[in-house]
Amino acid sequence: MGRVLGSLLLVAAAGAFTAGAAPGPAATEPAPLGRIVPAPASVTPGGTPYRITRSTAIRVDGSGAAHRVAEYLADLLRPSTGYRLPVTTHGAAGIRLVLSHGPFGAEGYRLDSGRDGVTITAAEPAGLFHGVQTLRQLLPAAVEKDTVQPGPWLVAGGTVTDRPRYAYRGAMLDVSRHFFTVAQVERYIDQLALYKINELHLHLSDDQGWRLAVDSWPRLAGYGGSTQVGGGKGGYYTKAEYREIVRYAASRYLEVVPEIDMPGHTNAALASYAGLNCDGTAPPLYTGTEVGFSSLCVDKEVTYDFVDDVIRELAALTPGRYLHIGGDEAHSTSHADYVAFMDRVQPIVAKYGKTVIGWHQLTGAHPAQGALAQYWGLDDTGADEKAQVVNAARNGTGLILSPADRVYLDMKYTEDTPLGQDWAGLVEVRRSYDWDPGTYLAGAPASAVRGVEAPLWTETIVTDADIDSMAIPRLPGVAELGWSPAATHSWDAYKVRLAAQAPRWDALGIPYYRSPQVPWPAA
Ligand code: TNX
Repeated sequence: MGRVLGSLLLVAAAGAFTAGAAPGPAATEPAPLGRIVPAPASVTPGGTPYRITRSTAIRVDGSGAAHRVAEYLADLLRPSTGYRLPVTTHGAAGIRLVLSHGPFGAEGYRLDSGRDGVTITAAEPAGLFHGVQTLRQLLPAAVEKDTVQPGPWLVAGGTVTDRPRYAYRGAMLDVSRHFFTVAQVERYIDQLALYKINELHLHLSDDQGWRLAVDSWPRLAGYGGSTQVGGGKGGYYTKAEYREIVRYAASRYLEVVPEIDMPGHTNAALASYAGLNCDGTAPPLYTGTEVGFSSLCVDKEVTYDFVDDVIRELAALTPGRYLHIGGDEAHSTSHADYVAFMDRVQPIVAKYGKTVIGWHQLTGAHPAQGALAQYWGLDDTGADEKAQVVNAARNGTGLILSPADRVYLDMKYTEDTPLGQDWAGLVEVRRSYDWDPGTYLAGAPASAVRGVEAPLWTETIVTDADIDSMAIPRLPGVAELGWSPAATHSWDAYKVRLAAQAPRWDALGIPYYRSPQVPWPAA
């Protein structure tokens, strides 16, 4: 602990030293070690910087996966440096990726930088990958450009020792209210990876659209996927496209958590198959933004045939551990029906080898053994509702924290924000960062908190720029809450590290909200 606090002081001092000094592309001083997001667990600056040059090679000892991380790093660095940066398995090299037994855990790493090179050491390829993101942020922002830049490519000397606070660090993208193509999802995945997020939750079905091909119920996608909010053409992922998203996410060390929202938020399915409706009549497709008006028919056996088929096909496509079954805003389902439905559906998820995640209303039913509940209440959600979640946590239900008035990326920043909603309040950058997942739900055991997730609902979100300007700069703050030790938490230090990200977003072509709360370098 003494070491961590000591290095924190150094990080804070480094941050203060550079505040206000706009790091130009020709900076000849390296960025201070530790001036990255999320904040590393421990930083010990010192010694000579390393300089990447024309003769730098990337050496990797280890498995195929480690080799692929090295290739990923080379692909990141080659366009802007213009260097060859060969990936080798032997000989001298400036950058080394080493798999080694050590106290790194599943995702941690150590980065050592000095005159002769940079070495990233980890127990698992995931740790190497996260260490590569750290190396990337230590290099000048111009490294992100896709044309040759002047450099110099300096990495400050010293050691970063790092590992995540929480195993679950998620982001959700709602591809139902508006459909996003595979390329758009992959673009977002790359932003998530930069901040060490490791779970991609895809909200694949809702009233406005069903977004995944299901062979046994083909009208779900073919008809239920044919529109979206506002009446556009919508779309859906073929199974091959969904597999491609899963593959791309895995290449960035993200696990895909697919969600089929049930028993509410199901108009697209009910419109596609009349037989799923209690009265046997299919409603029209829906392109508005109301919630809470649809429900699967809990008394009909065909409902469970449908659920079984969908979950079987989805589980077969999904290598990840989790299957999210929604369960929020079931305002058109009686409480008794809701409980009965969840009692039947959760075992189906288990039958196909997956662990249930549900929105926190699941805690009002009987959460299955091992299930996780995703809390999306507000700071001032009523005591009874919070107590229900806390009691479930005491009885073994794990929690993912997504408090809507903190981390909902679709909330407006201020009343002038052109996109987004405000039902949970206005969420400026400081508000989204300045809370502690460990103590947020009073009475919940610390061990019940598995992590955090930032959802992006897309009623008002249509383009890449829309996604970017709502996610950035709040997403990095949520990523930091998930990764960094509580002892590093400080808005004053964070806002300086966050400000230093701006030239990187500019280089990457990511538009962001220039919050007046953050000391941005001059544009
Ligand atoms: C509430 S959060 C919803 C979504 C909406 C969102 C808009 C949750 C579990 N349900 O259906 O898209 O608000 O902010």
